[in-house]
Amino acid sequence: MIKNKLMQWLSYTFMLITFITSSCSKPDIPQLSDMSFIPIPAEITSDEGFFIIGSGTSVLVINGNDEVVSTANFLADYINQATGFSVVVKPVDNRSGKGNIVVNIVNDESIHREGYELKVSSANITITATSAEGLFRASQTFRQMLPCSAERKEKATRFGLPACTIKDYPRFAYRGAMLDVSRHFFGVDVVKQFIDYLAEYKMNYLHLHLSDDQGWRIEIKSWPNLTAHGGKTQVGGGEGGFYTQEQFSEIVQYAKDRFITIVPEIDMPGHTNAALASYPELNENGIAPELYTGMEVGFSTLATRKEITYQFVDDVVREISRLIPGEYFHIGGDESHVTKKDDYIYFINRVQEIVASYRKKSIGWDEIATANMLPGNVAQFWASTENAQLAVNQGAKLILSPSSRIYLDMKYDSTTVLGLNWAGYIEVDKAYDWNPAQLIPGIDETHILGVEAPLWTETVETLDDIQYLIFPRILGVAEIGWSPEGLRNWETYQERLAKQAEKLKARNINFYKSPLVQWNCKE
Ligand code: TNX
Repeated sequence: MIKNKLMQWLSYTFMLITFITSSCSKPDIPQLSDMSFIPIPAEITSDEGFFIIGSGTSVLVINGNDEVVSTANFLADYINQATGFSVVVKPVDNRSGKGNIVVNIVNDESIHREGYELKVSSANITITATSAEGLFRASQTFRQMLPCSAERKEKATRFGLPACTIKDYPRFAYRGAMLDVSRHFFGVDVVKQFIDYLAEYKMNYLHLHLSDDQGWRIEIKSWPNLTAHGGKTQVGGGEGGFYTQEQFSEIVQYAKDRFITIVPEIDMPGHTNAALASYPELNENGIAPELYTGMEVGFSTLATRKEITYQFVDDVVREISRLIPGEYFHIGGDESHVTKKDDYIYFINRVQEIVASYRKKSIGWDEIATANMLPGNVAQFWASTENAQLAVNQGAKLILSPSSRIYLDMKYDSTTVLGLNWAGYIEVDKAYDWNPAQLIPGIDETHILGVEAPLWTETVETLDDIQYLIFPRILGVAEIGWSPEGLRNWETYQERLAKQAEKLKARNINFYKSPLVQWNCKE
C-alpha cells in the first residue's frame, strides 16, 4: 500500500518535471544560414545568442504615428498566425524593450525611406526605420525568419531566432508587377491576393492593365457604356466584368496599407476595341465594331483627329486620377499598328498634356518615346532597345520589362500548358540571371527607375493559373529590383529559392517546380 503510494507520487513528480522542462526548454534555434531571404538583404551579420518569442512578447512602438502603429500590427499578426499567441502592439515612450520586439522610428537621413535595420539580440528584437514603409519592408524580412511550420498555421508555440543584424535598402525605386485584368477579368479578391504576393517580396508598384480590345474594366461615370457594354466579355467569350469606382478605391487602399502604389493603365490609341464598341463616335468612321474575344493585337485605334476623342481621354484620366494617390498614370501606347505615325505622335503628345493637367506623370510602353516625352514621364521598355534609347536621349527614365526575360506570361519550356511563347521560353534562371544596368547598350543604372514583370492574361483564367506563371519567377524579379547586384548569383539564389518551397506549399500556392532548382526544405 505504502509502496503503491510512493510509486504514484514518484510518477506524478516525474510527469511534472517532464512537463516543466519541456515547456520551458529552449526551442530549436534555427541557423541563420538555414534561413532563406528573398530578396537578399544588403547586409546580414550573425551575432552571438538567440531570442525566444513567447506568449508574453509584445511589439512596442517608439516614436510612431498612427500609420506606424497600424503597420506594426502586420508584424504582430504574422507572429500570432504562426503561434496562436495574442501578441499586441503597444505605443510606448521609453525603451523598456527587454523581452519584446521594439519598433523604433528615428530621424536619420542615412537610412533610406524604405530601408531598415533589424537586430535580433538575446535581450530583444529591434527594428529601426525612418517611416512606416521601412517598418513594413522589415516586417517582410522578419516574416521570412519564421519557421515553415508558421506558414502551415500549426500552433508552434514559442520559437527562437538566432541573433543577427540585418541592414537593408532597395536598389531601385520602382519594383513592380503588372496584372492584365482586361483579357480575363479578375475580381477584387484575386487582386488583393496578388497584392499580398508583391508585398511579401518588397515590391512597391502594381500596374493594372484596365482596358484593352477585349474589355474595359473600370467604371467611368461620364461614359457609362464603357463598362455596361465594353466590360461584358473577355478572351474566349466569358462574361468579363469591371470594378466600380468604389471597388477600385478598395483595391487602392488595400495596396496602400501594404506600401504598394497602384498604376492604372488605359491603353490607347490602339488596344481600344472595347471602348470603340461602346461609343461609335470614338471611331474614325463613326461606326461601333462588335465586341472582341480573340487574342490578336494591333487592329484597333481611337480616332486621333476628332476632338471628342480628347474629351473622352480627359474624362477618363480625370475620373481615375481622383481615385489614386500615386504619381503615375499609364497611357499604354503599344502596338498601335493601324494608327498613322504622325497621328500616333500627335495623340501621345496631347494625352501626356491631359495627364499632366491632372498632376500625374505618364508612363507608356516604349513606343511613346517616338513622341515628345514630357519631363518626368517614363518609358516602359518591353521590346525596342531603339525606343529605350530615344527615351533616355530625351531625359526620360525607364522601367525595364524585357519580354524575353520577365514576361510572366511566357511559357517556362515547351511543355508548359499555360502561356505564350512569342518572346521565347523563360526558365527560372533566365528570368533571374540578368543585370538591368547591362541590358541595353548605352543605358546604365542612372537611367533606370526600376523593373516590372507583366502578366498578360490571354491564357490565364484563374488564381491557380496566375500562381503557376508568377511563382517562382516573380521572386527573382523582386530580388533584381531590391538587392545589390554584387550579392546576386544564380547558384546561391537557387539554394535560397529551394528553401521557399515548403512555405509556398504550406500556403497552397501552385508553383512551377523547375528542374533547375533542387527543391528542399530543412524542416
Ligand atoms: C504584347 S507587351 C503586348 C500585349 C500582349 C502580350 C502578350 C505589350 C506592350 N503588348 O498586348 O498581351 O504581348 O504576351
